[in-house]
Formats: sequence, structure tokens, C-alpha cells
Amino acid sequence: MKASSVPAKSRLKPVLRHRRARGAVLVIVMWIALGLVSVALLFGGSMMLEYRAADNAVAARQAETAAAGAARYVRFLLSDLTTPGEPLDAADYSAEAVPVGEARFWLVGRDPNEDPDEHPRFGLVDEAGKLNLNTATREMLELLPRMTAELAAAIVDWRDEDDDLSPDGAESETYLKLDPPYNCKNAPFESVDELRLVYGADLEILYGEDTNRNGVLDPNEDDGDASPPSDNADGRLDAGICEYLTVYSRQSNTQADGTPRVNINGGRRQIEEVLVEALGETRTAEIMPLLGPGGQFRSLLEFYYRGQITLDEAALLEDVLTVSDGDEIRGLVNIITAPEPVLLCLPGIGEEGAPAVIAYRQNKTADELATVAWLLAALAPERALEAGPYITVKSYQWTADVAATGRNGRGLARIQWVFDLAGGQPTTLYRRDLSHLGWPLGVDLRATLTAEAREEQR
Ligand SMILES: [Ca+2]
Ligand SMILES: [Ca+2]
Ligand SMILES: [Ca+2]
Ligand SMILES: [Ca+2]
Repeated sequence: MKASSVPAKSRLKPVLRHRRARGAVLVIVMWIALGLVSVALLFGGSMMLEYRAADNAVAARQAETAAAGAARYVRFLLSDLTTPGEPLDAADYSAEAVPVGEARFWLVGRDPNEDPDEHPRFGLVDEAGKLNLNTATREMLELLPRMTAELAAAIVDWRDEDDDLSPDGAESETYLKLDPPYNCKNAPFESVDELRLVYGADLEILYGEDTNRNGVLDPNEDDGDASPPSDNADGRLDAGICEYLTVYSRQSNTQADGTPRVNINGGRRQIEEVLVEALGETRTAEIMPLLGPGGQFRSLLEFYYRGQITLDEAALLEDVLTVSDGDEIRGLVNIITAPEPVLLCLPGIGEEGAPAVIAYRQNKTADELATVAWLLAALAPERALEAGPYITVKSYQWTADVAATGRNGRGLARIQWVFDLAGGQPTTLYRRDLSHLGWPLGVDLRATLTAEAREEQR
């Protein structure tokens, strides 16, 4: 046989060649397979990325929608109050992890009775608990933390109509030297943000350590220079002046039902009529001689004090009486909701009186705090009387600082609204997107939401 004549070596060769070829094919196939696998992996990875991105986009949209829903909820809440003007208790409405479909919202709030710490507070923020930029005197402004005498003077020059420079202040002459130059406004502030234009205001004075403006001591706000902002790492949140300022606080100078109030500086006859109607003839006969001969009253508090009017009696009079003839009263500070740094700016209260006011108002019922008369029980009378012209116990402007997340706690929207009830029905005074300031709900809640998201993905 021909084949058998082929030597064994050369007979083996094609087999080997064949095997080598098969080996090469296997290697190529393996390479292709490997290639395909990596392509598949790459593709899968990008699919996953796209899926994640789409999912995040959905979560972000959900968060935005939930934030808008929160605004509608707060508007409804405010339009449905039985006694508009009475400070709201966060226990009476939803402010924390409120579900809207797969999304949730929180109202970033403050506790006026406690120093801020790393835990967020939830609820609406009372604008009347702040000092009004348009009505506070220079002396009051100067007492705010971080405020400089120069900035306080420049604020007054900014809002007053004239171009007369007050000591240490700034009028157009100063602003026109800036690059770019601009004029001093010489008109009231329309928002607190406008402070950025005022000479001497910088970010540190305006926002202090609370760079994300949530009233929470976040980790980066208490680590010194390790991460921005630069802070003093003392375990306390040293906020800037914006935390304590508003331009919105005002109330209508009519009774709740719209009828005009009686000006107690308008004459004894009018006062007598009101007293008889509210308290009866006997009490009126006792009170009238105490009031003196048609003296001028600086405040209702002074009227209560001179007439020895009780808390219960004051509650029957407060809505009926006034000391001013204007249609509205601007800038009164609510002594129920103002935090200590605001209270201590008020004449008569000061650094010494502020803790006493806070100690007194805690654990009191709404009825016990229903009129400004309680300040006479919290402070020495001469101190309370000095504060009288600047204070109220009513609030008509509320900030809803809404933070919302989409499904699985992802996506974040933060929008701030200010609603005004002074005209009866709530109107929107201000809306601003604060999402760029980052996570506002504290470390614990972020950890909880991240854990929830992981659980969901399993
Ligand atoms: Ca001016
Ligand atoms: Ca903060
Ligand atoms: Ca820091
Ligand atoms: Ca600090």
C-alpha cells in the first residue's frame, strides 16, 4: 500500500499540522469569544450606566414634582387655618418624609427654642420670627451675630430715600466707585438676597458656617479648614445674618373680620366704648382711671400694663385695638417664634432678657401666649415696655423650604417658597431653587436613604 510506504515520521506530520491548525483555530475562537464577552460586558456596563442615568433622571423628575406638590400642600394648609395669624405647630401637619407617589418631601425647618445641631428640624419657618431688614433700626441690626457697624449703617443707607451718608455708611458715591459701578437703591429691600449688593456684605457675613442654609450643623461646617467652608470647628453652627433676616413680615391693621381697629391714642371716649363692650361696665370703671388723662401709648403692652389688664382680658382686646393709623404694620417680631439671636436684638429684651423669654414661652399653651401681654410676666415691666413697640404674637408669612427625593431616595430637589396670609388667602411672595446647595437633610437621613436604595436594588 502506498500509504504504508510513507515513513512513520512523515505520516505523523499532517496529523500534527492538523492539530496545530486546530489549536490555532481554538486560540482564535477563544480570542473572539473573549472579545465578544468583553464587548458584551462593555455593552452591558454602558446599558447599566444608561439605565442608572435614566433611573436617576426619573428620580430627579419625581423629586421636582414632589416639591411642587409640597408647595400645593402648604398653600392648602395655610388657606385652611381656623385662626390665621396664630403660630403653627409642626405637630399639626405633615413635614417629614411625606410620600408623593414614589417620592417624598420634607419641610426644612428650625426650632426657635434650641440651638442648631447636626439633626435637621422639620416644619414651616415663620418670617415674623426674624428681624425685618426694612424696619429694624441700625442699633438692632448691629446686634446680629457677625454684623459689622459699617454693614448695619450701609443697610440703612441702602433702604433710606436720601443720599445723605450716615456715619460709617455707604451711599451712591461709594457704589459708583465699584467695578461695575451701580447706584445705591434708596428704596426698601425686596428680598434678603439683595443684601449681596450692599457695601460691606460678604458671603461669610451673610451665611456664616451654614453654607447650605439648612440650619443644620453639617460635617463640613464643623471640620475647620479640612473642607469648605472655613469654620471654627467648635461644635456649634455659627450662621450668618441671612438666617435671622426677612423683608416679608407684615400684618393688616384691621380686625380679623376686616373691620377697622380702634386707635388707643385717638381719645378716651373710644377706648371706653371698646372696654365696655369687651369687659363690661364694672371693669371699665376700674380701668379708665388707671390709664391717666389721654396719655400717648407706645404699644398695646403699655396699655395693658397701665390699665392692669389681665391676660384673659387682653385676649378680648388685642384684635380690636391698635396704636397706629396705617393700613398695615410692618416688621413686628413674633416673640413666640423668634430664636435667641433675633430676640436679643430687640430693645428691652437684649442678651439678658432673651433666655428669660425663651424659658417662659416653652411649655406654654397657645392660649397662654395668645397676646403680647405675656411678655410682662416673662420680663421686668420696664424691659417689656421698651420691647412693646417692636413685638407681636401673630405671624402671616411662612417659608416652606422644601427638600424632596425621588424613588429609592434618589434625586434631590430643594425649592424655597414664601407664602403670605396677610391678605386672607395665601399668595406666593418668593420662589427660589436651592437644589445647588446640596443635601440639606443631615447625615443620618442620607445614610438611611442610601441603605433603603441598596435594599431596593437587591
Ligand atoms: Ca440712601
Ligand atoms: Ca448646614
Ligand atoms: Ca469646614
Ligand atoms: Ca462653629
